[in-house]
Amino acid sequence: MVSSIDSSVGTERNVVTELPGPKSRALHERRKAVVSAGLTQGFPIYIERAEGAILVDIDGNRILDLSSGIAVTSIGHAVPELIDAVSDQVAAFTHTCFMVTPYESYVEVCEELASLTPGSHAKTSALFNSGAEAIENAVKVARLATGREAIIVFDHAYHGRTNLTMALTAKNMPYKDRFGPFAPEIYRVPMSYPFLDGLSGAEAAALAIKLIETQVGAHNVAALLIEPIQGEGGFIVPADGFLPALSEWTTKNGVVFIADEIQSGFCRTGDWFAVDHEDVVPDIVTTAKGLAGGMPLAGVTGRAELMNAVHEGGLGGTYGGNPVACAAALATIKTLRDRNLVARAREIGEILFANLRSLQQDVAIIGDVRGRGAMVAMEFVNPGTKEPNAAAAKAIVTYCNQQGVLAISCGTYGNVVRLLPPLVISDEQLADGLSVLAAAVRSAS
Ligand code: PLZ
Repeated sequence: MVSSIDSSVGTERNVVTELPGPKSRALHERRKAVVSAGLTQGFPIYIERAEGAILVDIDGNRILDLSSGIAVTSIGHAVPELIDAVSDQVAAFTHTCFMVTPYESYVEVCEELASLTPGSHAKTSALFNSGAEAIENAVKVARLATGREAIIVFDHAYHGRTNLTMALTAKNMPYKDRFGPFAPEIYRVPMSYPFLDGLSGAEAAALAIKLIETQVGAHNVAALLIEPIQGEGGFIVPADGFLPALSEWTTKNGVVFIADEIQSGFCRTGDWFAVDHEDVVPDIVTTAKGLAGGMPLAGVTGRAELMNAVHEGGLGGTYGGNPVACAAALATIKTLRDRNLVARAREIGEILFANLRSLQQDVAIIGDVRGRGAMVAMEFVNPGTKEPNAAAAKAIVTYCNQQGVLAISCGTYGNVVRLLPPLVISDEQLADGLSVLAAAVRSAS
């Protein structure tokens, strides 16, 4: 068992003011004058520092983090190895632009990505700043390498907020509304969603493939892009066999299979990547979030013959693979390995599933408990139906927040509460968070 990290900020949740506290409320007013109203305003407690699974706000409240900044700080906050690696790199040099004069850490990150991502084939990578940028570049590579244009995406998908990735993302509000026109040659097919479609993986894959073949034509398809477990869309885990069937179809038809592991990757699901669970070997894998412990870094890793089909200068960007972010990634990967956080993610999953499934027996609003490893969610419904109950999800998140537990919602219908704790969370912290969550669910039902 991993125990709590020794911490000067303490390891226990402790709420000392109403939330948000007076200093956070004042800062929030200041913000309104200068920060665009277009940004999501989640839980406006302003954070001063953090360690392990505890966030400390400017009013001195200690908040239990069950979100990891949306699956980013998987190794926890203020990890000594990461602090040292980043500090040393800042002192050495902060930037050269890898395209102008290169440095070793970029190469080392690409070596790690080649060895950690599934498959033993030759792989090369390119590094970027954000998940959306990685997705954009994966699509560029697939189109160039195949000479085809169509991209297949799925219902409930989330791939980013840039122009191309808005087109790839499914949900209109808040991501796309009135931001068009969107990029062409994007085709959406149904996702396997066992709770709602009742189909086996093979049946759901056959349905998707039939639509692609009749409405797009396999020979027009450059890439099939899929989150192996959907994140923003509602932590939707496809039925067993869905991903392998799609992967087989792409191989047979010369289509590039792109796994978007931006949210599900880097030990989150109890494997290094979510596709590992079914031994699927993607042609390209996109990574970000958990890769670099909070520093902005994203990767596109793929078969060398695809990635190297691009002409010199076809891929790049000023900051992509910044040396500080690369140092953070190397420290993050080492920490994930040294602390065996892949195994800890599985343990966390067992604890979450046991607790939430037993809670589901007692209340009528939990329609589904699903996920894998430390990526687990509850889908809320109106009792006795499968109709989405977004009001319950919202009330539960609010209740948790007010008790100093940071949980967030997701889902096309806004009716899913997701848990993404740092993988270094202790058993005691997890039990504390679960007891608050259970009280929140009971009060909403
Ligand atoms: N692909 C699977 O989960 C980012 C979005 C938060 P960026 N998810 C969090 C928000 O509301 O903007 C994400 C993802 C998957 C791509 C992305 C995009 O990654 O680093 O946010 O661009």
